[in-house]
Amino acid sequence: MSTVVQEPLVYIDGEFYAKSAAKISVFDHGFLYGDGVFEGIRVYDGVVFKLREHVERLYRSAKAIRLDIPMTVEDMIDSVVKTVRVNGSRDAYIRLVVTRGVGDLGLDPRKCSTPSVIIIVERLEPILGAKARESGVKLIISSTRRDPVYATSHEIKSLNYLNSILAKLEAIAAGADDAIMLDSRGFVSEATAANIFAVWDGTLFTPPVAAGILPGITRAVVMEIARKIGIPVQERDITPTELLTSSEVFLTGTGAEIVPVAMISGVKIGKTVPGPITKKIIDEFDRIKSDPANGVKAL
Ligand code: PXG
Repeated sequence: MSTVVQEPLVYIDGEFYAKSAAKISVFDHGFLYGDGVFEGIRVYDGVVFKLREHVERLYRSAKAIRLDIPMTVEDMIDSVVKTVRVNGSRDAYIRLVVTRGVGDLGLDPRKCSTPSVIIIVERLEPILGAKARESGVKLIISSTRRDPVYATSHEIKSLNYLNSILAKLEAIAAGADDAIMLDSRGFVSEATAANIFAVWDGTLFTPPVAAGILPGITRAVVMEIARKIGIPVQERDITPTELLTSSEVFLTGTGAEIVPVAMISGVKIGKTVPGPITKKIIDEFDRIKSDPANGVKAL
């Protein structure tokens, strides 16, 4: 008896296509210019974690690039849930993409009449490796600075990720797992696709949105968890030296989840990996992530 491996079904503009047949035009400005926005979302035990928060951020990113998404927030939430259901994915990663749509070979977005909405659901291991949460990751501080807030700011989750990709390439060339990017002033901003936290004297510090970071959904959840379990949190500028001399550092992101940092540019961070505060936050995150109160139950 042969087993049929079913391909994931991808949502494109209201229709479902098998993964191998899911294609968009080469004239789409998302492809030609990175002109579009996206979200990465996780499903934990059938619950789409913080779905409304992700969709609302998607609409804010779209607004910042003057892209009118051709459906309501409620319809977008329903479409994501429907795509998770048709794929029967109880534990998965969702990539939600809205492109500017098909235009001509010029930049002018007015030539693109209809944005495309794409929803991909697939399995995905933690992007920095499943073992990272026990052994921690090695980071460098990249020579590529985070794009400033007066340019292609990472407050907008756009399809243009070259700024992060350049830093990631530098990390790979140095044999590290990922890179920390400084903002244009020289303060710590974030990693290539994750926010950063440091611990000093029992207090949690994280850079403010004004450092040009993506206001991460996981970052907000971690700040909420910390306050709930009695750990003070401060959003403020962090210098590279403060980061290197912190007692604990960890990264947060939908793809990465919560990952302790073991080393930065050859400097060992803290005494144990994960540090005690990082461990407490990871444990609480694991406890709440599949609670239907923290998302939308799809399955
Ligand atoms: N900063 C940046 C620059 C990001 O791209 C985060 C922080 C974390 O945000 P959330 O909301 O996920 O806590 C991101 C996350 C992936 C992936 O596969 C994630 C992102 C971008 C590309 C890939 O997880 N964004």
